[in-house]
Formats: sequence, C-alpha cells, structure tokens
Amino acid sequence: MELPRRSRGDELLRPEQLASLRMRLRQVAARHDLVTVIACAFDHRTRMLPFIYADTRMAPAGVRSIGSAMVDAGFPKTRIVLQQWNRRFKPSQMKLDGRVPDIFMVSSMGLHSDMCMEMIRDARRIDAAHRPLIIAGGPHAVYQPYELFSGNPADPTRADVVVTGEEYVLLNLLEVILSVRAEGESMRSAFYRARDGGALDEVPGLVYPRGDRDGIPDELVDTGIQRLLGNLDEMADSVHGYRLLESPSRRATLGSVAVAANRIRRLSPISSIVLTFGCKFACQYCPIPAYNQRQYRTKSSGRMAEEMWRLNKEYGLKYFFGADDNFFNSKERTLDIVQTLARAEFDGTPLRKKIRWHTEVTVHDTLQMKEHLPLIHDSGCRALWLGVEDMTATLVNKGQSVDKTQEAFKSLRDAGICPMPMMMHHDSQPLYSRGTNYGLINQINLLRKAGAVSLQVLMMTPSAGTKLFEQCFTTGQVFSRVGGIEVRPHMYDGNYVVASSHARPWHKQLNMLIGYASFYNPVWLAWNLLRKKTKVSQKAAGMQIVGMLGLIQTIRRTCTWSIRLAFGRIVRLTHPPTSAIPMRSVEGESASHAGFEGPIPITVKKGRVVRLPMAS
Ligand code: B12
Ligand code: SF4
Repeated sequence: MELPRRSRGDELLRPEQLASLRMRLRQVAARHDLVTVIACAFDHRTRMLPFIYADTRMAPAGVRSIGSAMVDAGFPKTRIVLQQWNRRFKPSQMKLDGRVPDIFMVSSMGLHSDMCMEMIRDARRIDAAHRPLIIAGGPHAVYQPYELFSGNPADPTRADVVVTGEEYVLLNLLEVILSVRAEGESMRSAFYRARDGGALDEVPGLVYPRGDRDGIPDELVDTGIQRLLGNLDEMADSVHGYRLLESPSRRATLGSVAVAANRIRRLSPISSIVLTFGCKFACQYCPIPAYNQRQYRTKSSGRMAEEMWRLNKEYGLKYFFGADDNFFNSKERTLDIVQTLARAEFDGTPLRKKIRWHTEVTVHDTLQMKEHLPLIHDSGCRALWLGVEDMTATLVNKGQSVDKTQEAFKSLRDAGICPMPMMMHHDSQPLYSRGTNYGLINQINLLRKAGAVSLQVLMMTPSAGTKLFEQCFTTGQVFSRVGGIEVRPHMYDGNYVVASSHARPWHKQLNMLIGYASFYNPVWLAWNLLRKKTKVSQKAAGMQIVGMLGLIQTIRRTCTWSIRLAFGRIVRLTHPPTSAIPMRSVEGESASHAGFEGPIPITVKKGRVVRLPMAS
C-alpha cells in the first residue's frame, strides 16, 4: 500500500516555513546546550554487487542533512556515526563533550533495520535517569514506523518516537519539546511531558507510544503524513554535515573530535547531494511518487552550483551523486540546472573543471534530452544510472524498449557520458530465450552492445510503501524461512531471492550470478582494454575489475542461499508485516503509516482504545 496523500494543495510546507523554524530554534538553542549523536545503521552482510563501493565510500546524505539541520539550528555539539565505518560502535558507551548525549538519533533503511534495532536496544541499556531521548528516522521509519516498536515483552526494544518525515518534522518536534522543557530537565522527560500535554499531536510526521504494559506500549499514535519541503533551497547548508562525522575506528566509544576536514575526501570520495526529489512515473513496485505526494521538488540551480563548489573548496570533494529519483523528470528544470552548472564560475575557475556529477534518470527522459546531452556533459556529468528494468517492458512499462534503450545508450556514449543500466529480474523472465530479446542474458548482451559500462541486476523484491507490497504477501510469494533459515531484513536487498512463485526459485538466484558473470569477466575486461581508447571505454575497463571483485563477494554471500532454495523447505508468509501494537491516528481513526489496511478500525472513547486491529 502506498503512503496516503495529504489533501490536494496541502502537500507542501508554506514558503519560508522551514527557514523561520530554523531561526526560531537558533534563538533558544544556547539556553539548552544539547548534545546529540546521530547514528546511521548499516548491516555489513549487505556488502556485495552492485553497491560494493558506493555503500561505504559515500557518507549518506540523510544523516548528514539531519546533522546539518542541527548545527544550523544552533546545536553544534552533534556527532554522526556511520556503522559503515564504525561497526563496533555501542550507543551504551557513547559520550560527547564528556556527557551522555541528550538525544540519540538513528537512521535506517529497511534492510539495515536489524542493526538499527540492535543500536536502540543497546542505547536502552543506559540507566533510565541518564538515557537520551531516542528518535528513529530515515526510509525504514517513513514506510514501516511500527517496526521500530517491539511488541515482544521479552525484548521491549523501541524508540521513544519515530519521525516519518524529513528535517522539518524533527526540528518541529524539538521546538515543541524545548518549549516545555524545564531547566536541567532531561530531553526524554520533557518529551514525555509534551506528549502527555497533547503537544505532539500538532506535528504531522510522528509516531509515538502511549501507555505501558510490561514495557510494551498500549498503542501507537500516528500524527499523519508530513508536509513536504517544496523549495529545497530552505535546507541547511550541507557543508556542516561532513564536519560532524566520526572517524572510522574499531572502538565502541566516540573519539574526542570529529574527522579532520582533510580526510573526508579519502574516506568518502563520492558526495551524495540533494538536487531534486520526485518522479512523474508511477511504477507499481516503487514507493517514490507517493512518498513525494506526486510533487517534484528541487533546489535552485544557483544553489546546486554553489553547494558543489563549497563542498569542493572545503573538503576537496570532486565526485557528486545526485540523490535524485529521476533527474530528467522535467526538461525545462533540467536545462536550467545544466546550463547553470556549465556556466558557473567561482573565484575565476569554471565549476565544470572542478567537479564531476552522476545521477539516476529514465530511458524515456534521456531520449527527450538527446540533443542536450553534450551540454549535460559540459556541465560535469559523466555517468547516468538508467532504470532499464526489463527492456521489453513486459514487467514494467515506462516508455522503454530495446530500440529506445539502444538509442539512449548510444547518444550518451557519443556525448561522453557512461550509461549504467539497472535491470530487474523476475519470475517470468528466463535466463535465455531463443530468437527473442526476453531472456536475461539476451538483454545483458544487448545492453553491452549498446555500450553499458556497468550492470545492476536485482531480483524483483517487495518494497514497503508500494502498490504491490501487500499483494506479494497475500498471494504467498514471500518466503518466511528457507531450509530452516529465517529471511531477515538484510536479505531484502534484491540480491537474495526472497519472494517468488517460480517452481524452482534457485534458478532465479543462479540466473543473477550467471548474468553478472556474463557481463563482468576477463574477456570483456580485455576487450575494453584493447578497443579504441576513449574515456568511456577506460571507465568500462575499470568497472570490469570492480565488477569481478564484487561478483566474488556476491557469490560468497549468496551461494549457500541458492543451495537452501534448491534443497530446503520453503515456508511462505501469508500476511504483510503489520504493527504488533495497535495504531491509530490522533483522532482515533486508522493510522496513515499502519501499512496493511487491516479490516478492523480502531475506536477510541475517552482516550481509551476499545476496538483493536489484529496484531501479528
Ligand atoms: C543514493 C541512494 C542509494 C545509494 C546510497 C549511498 C549512500 N551511502 O548514501 C546506493 C546506490 C548505494 C543505494 C543502494 C541501495 N538502495 Co538506495 N537510495 C538512494 C536514494 C536515491 C537517495 C538517498 C539519499 O541520499 N537521499 C537524500 C537524503 C537527504 O534523504 P533520506 O536519506 O531519505 O533522509 C531524509 C529523511 O529520510 C529523514 N531522515 C533520514 N535519516 C533520519 C534520521 C532521523 C533521526 C530523522 C529524524 C530523520 C531522518 O531526513 C532526511 C533529510 O530529509 C534513495 C531515494 C531518495 N530519493 O531518497 C534510495 C533509497 C534510500 N534506496 C533504497 C534501497 C531499497 C536501496 C537498495 C536496497 C537497492 C534496491 N534494492 O533498491 C540498496 C541498498 C544498499 C546498501 N547495502 O545499503 C530505498 C530504501 C527503502 C527503504 N524502505 O528502506 C530508497 C528510499 C529508494 C526507494 N525505493 O524508495 N541507494
Ligand atoms: S521511474 Fe523510477 S523513480 Fe520513477 S516511479 Fe518508476 S521506479 Fe520509481
């Protein structure tokens, strides 16, 4: 089920609403002198193709944005810990500036949620008198906030509050808490007082617990869908976030200072940067259009240029990856952006000489931009990731076809931009098809001939917040256990076959490996090295080496799963995940983030829940 849409015309914050909240917080910040730690959950079992390098060498933008927002709002005593770099970090031992933090925040994608819960569990080992306020956020919290509250009395791990939105929601929550906080009072105690006074109900984008029985809340209150920031220029300066990063270490504790500015470029050579959000397509397996409330949100082109320049100047960052859903979504906006980037000059140096940028687009929109690709190259773009999915458009049709894909790839290569296809393997696609373009290998060959520089093949996997999510479970496609092993969140990365109606799902698992091996191998490395030398062909040779190393890791991680799929008993789920604790909206109606549309609505009388939804 997709996230519900706010009423038309009320999807976005008012202009300047975030900017003025930032200013108000700055006025009260000094009085509160908060110490905050923001952790990014990362499960190292997910390290394999196609993300093997980007997963740890690109400090995630989500936690950096939250850190930047904290500094900008007047709370500079903030540290960002990436589990990517600090896998032994223990929140129970964290101290910053000699103090146990006032707030511990944790950000997670769905597939890293085991690690996220482990960090929350550990933070709760801090004795109640000193325990920080625990706030969870990030993509997992957006789509499945209820999963951050355990319903198991033997393990009552939970956040104090989950933010299902972006910076504005967090800052709004802080403003509300600080407005009731007494001098010397802990943030946790102030939070619960604000909750009991009903103040949180005015902040759309929260899920918080009420009541307590054996450590498990009686209910979760969902304050609804956030209002989104429309003008991304109102975001805090992204330069702040990098200064807050904890240096990589094997310690459980935090260092006395954050990472030095001159080490950032080596540790995180790729800088993910917010440029635009949203996409005009409506693929059934994708949560992005609904998350964005069907809005297309952007920064001004001037701000983008300035931000890249400043990140380059401060930290030497040269390679940028746009956190875009579909950068070419609007032709007019794209042209404005690339023209600005191509012309921008700072201190007498053209920006395009200092930076290289990359992002995600669609085949359809690339063809719309065909004649402008040389300009896009001039603006510093060197590679574009394209959601080709299935070239024959059998699985999903977003305007792609074999001819169009080939045309788009050729145009990109001619312009000096590397085409990086992303494919989706699915039950009805064979490994090879005779005389058609339907098979996986057939399509990989076509993509290689068309000039693909890298390859991504992921298995179609249910994704929370999509139209197809619930249906995958109710039709019995999703595995619960295979050969006695439970399917855990880290396996929902598209590399493991965890949902399939195929009679032999192990075929699907092997197909992906064979597909990768047919693309990344010594023959194609040699071919790329020997063919006419262009910048794109040199990059293709480099990608072959990365791909072969990544493939070894992928085989190592997934081969036992193939064996289990082949010989083990497959137990399937019958329902989608749902909250183990009753959830309701502020008004006592069904909650916006409850996910599965349970048949039983909740009724609240005099503040007490009298009818509960089924808990799983
Ligand atoms: C860049 C990107 C990547 C990069 C990540 C590199 C990196 N280290 O940053 C790469 C290419 C490696 C990648 C890989 C994958 N990705 Co990815 N990726 C993105 C993308 C396009 C941008 C992420 C980003 O930087 N956003 C910008 C920041 C500012 O936004 P944000 O992270 O959402 O954070 C905001 C809020 O969530 C919130 N917030 C975040 N953290 C916190 C914490 C607290 C305490 C609070 C209060 C708020 C808060 O505030 C932030 C600021 O507004 C997003 C889609 C998108 N547009 O966001 C998908 C996305 C994050 N990826 C997704 C997925 C599923 C994957 C993969 C599993 C591949 C796949 N099957 O699709 C792999 C996983 C790899 C791995 N091992 O981790 C999903 C996650 C869905 C989910 N439920 O978790 C997303 C959301 C796309 C989607 N389908 O909707 N990805
Ligand atoms: S084109 Fe990409 S971002 Fe847009 S809806 Fe489809 S999968 Fe999602």
